[in-house]
Amino acid sequence: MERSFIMIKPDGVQRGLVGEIVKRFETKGFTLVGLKFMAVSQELAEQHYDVHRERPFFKGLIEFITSSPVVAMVWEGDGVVGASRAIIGATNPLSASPGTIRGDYGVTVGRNLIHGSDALETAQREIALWFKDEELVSWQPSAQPWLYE
Ligand code: ABT
Ligand code: MG
Repeated sequence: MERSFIMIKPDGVQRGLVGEIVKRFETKGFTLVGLKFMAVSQELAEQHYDVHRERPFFKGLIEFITSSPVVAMVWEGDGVVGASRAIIGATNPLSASPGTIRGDYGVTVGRNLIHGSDALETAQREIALWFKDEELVSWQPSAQPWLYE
């Protein structure tokens, strides 16, 4: 089944939105298969945002992500990569629709609360970067037959 890497950024943690954010993925019907509360090293942050290395906002982005703990998660389900991006909302919270996480709780691009993998291949790369195999748990929620026909 499809998996996505989702991270509650330092601002989401500091603002007490962990429960609210986790709840949105849970109630949607996705399955949590990995979760850890952690400080992010400089090295991990730079690897995660490697595609943005040459961008002017890179330095500030790395400083932000390493400034305070994050919640790293892997969620599983049919279409979870695309659906997570929809649940999260547009990169700029001011353009994000109400009802999305960024639309409901954010005001600026540099403090947009949460990360979600933007494609299947990105998800695979990010999950391997953030989690060891043994930190991920494959399991079948008992509600599965009530979510999938
Ligand atoms: P992420 O889920 O964090 O990757 O955000 P998203 O995929 O929606 O947007 P991208 B383009 O990947 O942004 C990565 C982080 O860089 C920040 N950013 C981006 C800026 O600060 N200024 C910019 O002009 C752009 C394009 C926003 C994202 N994270 N934070 N925090
Ligand atoms: Mg991105």
